[in-house]
Amino acid sequence: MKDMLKSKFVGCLVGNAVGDALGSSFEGSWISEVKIERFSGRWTDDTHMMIGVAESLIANKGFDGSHMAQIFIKNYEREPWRGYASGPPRVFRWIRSGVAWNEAAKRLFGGAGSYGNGAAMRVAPVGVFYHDDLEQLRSVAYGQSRITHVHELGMEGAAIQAYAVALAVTADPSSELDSHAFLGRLKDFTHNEVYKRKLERVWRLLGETNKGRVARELGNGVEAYNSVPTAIYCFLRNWGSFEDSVLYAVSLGGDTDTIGAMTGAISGAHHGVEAIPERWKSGLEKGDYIEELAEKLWFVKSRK
Ligand code: F2R
Ligand code: MG
Ligand code: MG
Repeated sequence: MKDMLKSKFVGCLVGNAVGDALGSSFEGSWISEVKIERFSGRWTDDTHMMIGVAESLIANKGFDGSHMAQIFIKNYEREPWRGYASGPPRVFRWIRSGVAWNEAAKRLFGGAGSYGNGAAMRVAPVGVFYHDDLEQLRSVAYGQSRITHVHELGMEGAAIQAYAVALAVTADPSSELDSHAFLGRLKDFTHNEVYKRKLERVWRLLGETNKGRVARELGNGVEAYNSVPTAIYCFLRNWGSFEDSVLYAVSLGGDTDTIGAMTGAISGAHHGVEAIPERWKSGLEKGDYIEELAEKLWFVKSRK
């Protein structure tokens, strides 16, 4: 049981990176049914920031917003070419110039804050670390969002993605997954009507074979409310196979690296790292470091 939990921690973080790398060549393609011919293993900002979340949780044995913001800034300044959108780098510059870590993001989008999927695409370590404490999971998912994404829809997307990861951690991968029960728990968890309606749509579309319709009805864009429910859908309709879930996610087009990353995190947390194809694990950029981080996170958790 202890080994299974460790494998799920590693599967989640490695799954995030594999899904990101698989989708990275197709981001912005609006054609569904993209064909994945080779795996470069190179991941983008989604995994770069997910690593920052894990590094900070490990260093503090829990959440410290000021520390996490500094880690994001340090990692970004070392590798600014990872394909970041415009919001986070602007926030980093404001924090660098003296604005408080939990104030800077309020300046984005005319004061509305960002509802981009950036807070959800990196939240997986929060989902595994707090999988057995929903109050803390929600609070830390919101807390890490506040560094860059203060719009209610950006924050709620991160909390829902973290909870989907947590549900996957606690599910037994050798038994059939009850997709409707999984969705019911997510719907009860969410505080936001936009997401409740999207999760109802996920429910209705579970048997749909037309991918264009799935992408149109759920959304596959950069907004959290258009990609978090879609990633959950990709996992649920392919819950029996890590490989099928991430290939399906990327085949929907749109924000492929991000939907791939979020699907990979949920699916990896469900199955454990052994279910991720060797050809992808061995070709993954900094794969050993990501595995090591996941093991450290598990170690800190197991000592709590
Ligand atoms: N940046 C990208 N992809 C662009 C191309 C990358 C290319 N491959 C390259 O290397 O150059 N991908 C990454 O960004 C997405 C996550 O974005 P994040 O972190 O949420 O950023 P931001 O800027 O906060 O929001 C993204 C866009 O969402 C819209 N938006 C958000 N809030 C809004 C609001 N309140 N009002 C209006 N629009 C809002 C804007 O269009 C933002 O630009 C991931 O895909 C990641 O992979
Ligand atoms: Mg990206
Ligand atoms: Mg993306």
